[in-house]
Amino acid sequence: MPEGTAKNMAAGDAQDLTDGFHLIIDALKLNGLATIYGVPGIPITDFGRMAQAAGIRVLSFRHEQNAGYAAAIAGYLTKKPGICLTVSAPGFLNGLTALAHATTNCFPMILMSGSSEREIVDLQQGDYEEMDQLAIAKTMCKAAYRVLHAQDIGIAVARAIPGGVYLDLPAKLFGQVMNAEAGRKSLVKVVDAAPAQIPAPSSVKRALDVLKSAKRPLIVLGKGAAYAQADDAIRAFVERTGAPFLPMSMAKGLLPDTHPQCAGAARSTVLKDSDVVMMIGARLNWLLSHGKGKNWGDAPKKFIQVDIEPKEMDSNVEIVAPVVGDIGSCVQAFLDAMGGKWAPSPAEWTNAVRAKREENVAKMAPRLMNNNIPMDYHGALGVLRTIIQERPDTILVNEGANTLDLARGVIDIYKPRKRLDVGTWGIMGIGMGQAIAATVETGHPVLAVEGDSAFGFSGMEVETICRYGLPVCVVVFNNNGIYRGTDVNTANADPATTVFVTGARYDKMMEAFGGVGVNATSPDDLRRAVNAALESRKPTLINAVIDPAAGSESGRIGNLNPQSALKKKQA
Ligand code: TZD
Ligand code: MG
Repeated sequence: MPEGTAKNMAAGDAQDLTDGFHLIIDALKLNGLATIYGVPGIPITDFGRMAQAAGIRVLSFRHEQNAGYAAAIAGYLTKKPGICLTVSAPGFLNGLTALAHATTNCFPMILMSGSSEREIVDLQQGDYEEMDQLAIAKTMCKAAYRVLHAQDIGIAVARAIPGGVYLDLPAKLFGQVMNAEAGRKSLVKVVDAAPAQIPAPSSVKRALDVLKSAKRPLIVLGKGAAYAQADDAIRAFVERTGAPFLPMSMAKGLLPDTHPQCAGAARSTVLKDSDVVMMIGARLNWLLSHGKGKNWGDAPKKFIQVDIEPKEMDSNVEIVAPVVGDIGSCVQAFLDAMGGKWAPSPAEWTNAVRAKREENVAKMAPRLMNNNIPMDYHGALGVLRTIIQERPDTILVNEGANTLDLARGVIDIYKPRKRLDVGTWGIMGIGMGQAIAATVETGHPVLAVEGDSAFGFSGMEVETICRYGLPVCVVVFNNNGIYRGTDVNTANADPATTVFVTGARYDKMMEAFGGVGVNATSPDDLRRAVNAALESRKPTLINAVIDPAAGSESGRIGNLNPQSALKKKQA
C-alpha cells in the first residue's frame, strides 16, 4: 500500500473513533452539565483539560472537599446535578464528604472519581492510590456505579443525573476507543430527571380541611420549598392562608423576612402556641427539635407535612395530613382546591404573633446600631443587615457558631435562594466552595460571613477566588477562636483547645493572591469595606475584629453538648 494512502486511512480511522475521555464529555454536554468543580491529578488530569477545551467550565480548587461543596450547592441552586471531579483514593475521600453532605441535604450532586487498576485493587496488591471506592461510596449516597466499558458511559451518566450519586471511572476507561458513530448512539439524553409528582387529591383535601380547622395555624418553609423554584405559587399560597410562616434558614427570602406574615422574629411563640403546623419541604429533624419537647409547648398540635419523600412522613411525630408530591405541584393543588373564598387565619392569632415579632425586633434594634470597639456580633451584623437590604440580589453564605446563629436571626433576606449555609448537618467548611459556586452559577456577587474557625476549613480557596476573579467578599468574624477567644488552659503551656493566634490578620491571606484585604475594627470600617467590595466586584477579605468575649459556647445550640451525670453528682 502506498504510504500516502496508509496515512489517509489512519487519519480517516481516527476521525471515526472516539474514546472514554470524549464520551464522558459528550454525555455531560448532551445533558446540559456545563460546569465541573474539581482537583486534577492521575488519572483525570487530561480529562479536565479536554473538558475545558470542549467548552465545559472546569474550575480547579485547592482541595476536593471544597470543590464538592461547590458542586453540592450548584445542584441546589440549579436543580441540575453539580459535578465534582477527583482523583482516586484520597481525592475521592475528600470529595465523598461533600457527596454525603449533598445527599443528606437532598441536593443533586454527582461525584466522579478516577480509580486505579481493578485487577490490582481487587486482589489488594498495592496499586497507586488503591481503594475499593465503589464499596465505600455506596453507604454514603443514593447510588454508586462503576463504568468499565466506554459504550456504557452514556447510560451511566444518565443514571447518575438524579444526583446523590457516585460514578467510579477506572483509569483504563478514559483511553478505551470505540467507533465514533456507535459512541454517539450510546449517549443518553435524560428527558426529565424529576417529573412532576402530583399529590393525591384526597391528601390535598385532608390537608386543607385540617388547616381550615386551625385556630392558630403556622406554616414552616424548608429549603425543599426553596429548592422547588415554585416561588410565586408558594407566596400566593402562604398569603391566601394568611397564616404566620416560619422560614428555615435556607428558606429565608422565599417570602421576604420583612413580610407581614413572617414569624421569624417570633419563633418561640409560634412553635409553642400554634395548633396546626403545615411543614412545606421542611423535615422534623433536630433543627425543629423533632416536633416535640419544650420548644413545641404542651398544647396538642396537628402536623400537616408536604414533602416529595414519603419516608419523611411520621418520622418523629404523627402526621395527621401527609401530602406526598413535589412542592410545586402540591402548592398548586392547594391553591386550586382553596378557591378564592378561603377565610384568613383568625385575627386574634395573627395579631398576637405580629405583636410579639414587633416587640422582639424593637428590642434588637438598638443592639444592631451599637458602635462598640472592638465590635460585638450585633454591631457588625447590623451593618451587614443594612447592606443586604440595599443589595438584595447579593447571595449570603454563612457559617460558624455565633457567627451563624446570630447572622441567621439578624440579616433579613428578601429573595429566594439568597441565603446558603451549613444545612442539615451544621457542617463547617462549606464557605468558600459555596461562595464560588454561588457566583459561578448565578452571576450574583457573594457576601460570605464566616466565623474565623469556619473560614479556616476552606480558607485556601481564596486563591481560587482570586484566580478566577470572582465577586466574592469574605467577612471573617475574628474573635480569636471557636465560640470565644478567651479560653485558658491551666494544665500546661499549650493554648486552650478553642483559641487561635491572637490578633490574626486573615485579610493578608487575600492580599497574598492579589485580592483586596481590609482590617476592620469598627462598624464604619466594615460598612465601607463591604460596600466597596460589592461595588467593585473585586475578591475581598475583611478581617472583622470581634470582641473575643462576645460569643457563647456553641452559639445557640450549647444545649446539645453532653453533660456528665458524674459531674452533676459531684457539684
Ligand atoms: N467540624 C465540622 C466539619 N463541622 C462542625 N460543625 C464542627 C467541626 C464543630 N464546630 C461547630 O459546630 S461550630 C465550629 C466548630 C469547629 C466553629 C465555631 O467557631 P467560629 O464561630 O469561629 O466559626 P464563632 O463566631 O467564634 O462562634
Ligand atoms: Mg470564632
